[in-house]
Amino acid sequence: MGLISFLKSKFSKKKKVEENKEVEKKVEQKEEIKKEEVVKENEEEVKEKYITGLDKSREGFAKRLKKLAKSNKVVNNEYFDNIEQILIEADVGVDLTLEIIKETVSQAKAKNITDSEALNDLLIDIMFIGYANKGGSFSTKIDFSSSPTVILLTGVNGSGKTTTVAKLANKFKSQGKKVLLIAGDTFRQGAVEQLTIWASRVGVDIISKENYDPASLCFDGLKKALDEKYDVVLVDTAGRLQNKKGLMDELAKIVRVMQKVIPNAPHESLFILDANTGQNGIDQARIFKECIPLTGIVITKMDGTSKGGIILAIRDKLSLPVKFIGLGEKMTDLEEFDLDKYLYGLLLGNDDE
Ligand SMILES: Nc1nc2c(ncn2[C@@H]2O[C@H](COP(=O)(O)OP(=O)(O)OP(=O)(O)O)[C@@H](O)[C@H]2O)c(=O)[nH]1
Ligand SMILES: [Mg+2]
Repeated sequence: MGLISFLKSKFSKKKKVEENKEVEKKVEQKEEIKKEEVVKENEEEVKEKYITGLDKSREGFAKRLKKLAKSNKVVNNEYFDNIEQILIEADVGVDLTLEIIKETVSQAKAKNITDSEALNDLLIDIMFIGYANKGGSFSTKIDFSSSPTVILLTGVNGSGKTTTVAKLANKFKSQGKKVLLIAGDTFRQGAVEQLTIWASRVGVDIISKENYDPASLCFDGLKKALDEKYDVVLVDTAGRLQNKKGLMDELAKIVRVMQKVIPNAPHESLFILDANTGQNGIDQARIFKECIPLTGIVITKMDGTSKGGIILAIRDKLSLPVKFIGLGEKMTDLEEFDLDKYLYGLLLGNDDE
């Protein structure tokens, strides 16, 4: 089964109704039925968030591909040039785009595909099966087996670190976890205040000290977290450009100092990547990765860009899993990254009925 058919069968509304009926028949106890329904409702909500958040990317990618197939029934060299342009503009990256086109040309020849719609399906299969088959860690889950679990958020200026700390705090708190925030951006005016406001909005604790050494604050924060039995510690950090050596050294120092309190902290080091920065963002992440061992990427502001193909480029260039995706500015606009929902939002949206 091709990817598009798989996604349709997994997420289409018709199937959901049938599944719901099936569930109702099987689960006899009322309580259990209720629980199932809540799970299904949440699933539906998350799917809708992906669809809305990926509106622009879908417009720039899937809809353009569809239009291209409609106006060119037969595939020729010009058709491939057009596809190439669409992929590059979706920020798949030049190298990967060329690789994908080459593979599509070769498979189309072997399978004797000349119809443009069939070719689009082949292209999509190649793009995303390639994604799933790339090496590196693919797990999007956070491992909470350490108590506290320490999560460090890093990235360049304005990428969405502080907002993501708040969104994660909200998510973990709603899962019943005791959450502590460390306001590691101690020097920028207004930074501590910004996170303090978020902490009170979400209803979690915060440790902060303006103009204080960030590594020392992390030391104090982790001690507090151990003493007071927090489940999760989220560490906000100052935005830093990857070419500022002093600031990059500071990041490495934060990690070293944390390890004096908890030897394997931070358990997660997430690079917060603004989807609008495209290929530059990937180059930045690569330099951060040389400075501290990153464990994953959070893509933010996906709702405001048509560069949805960046997910592919991240996998290609960084071999790091995307763990969360930011789909809006609100506290609840952060989702665990789910490849199938992402692809459904990017490729089909509400057009599959
Ligand atoms: N639309 C949208 N906006 C976002 C998202 N994530 C963050 N933002 C916005 O991006 C802007 C910057 O966010 P911050 O969280 O302050 O970024 P930061 O990385 O902490 O910035 P510095 O501390 O200055 O480096 C804010 O206006 C956020 O509301 C998202 O997923 N979608
Ligand atoms: Mg910030």
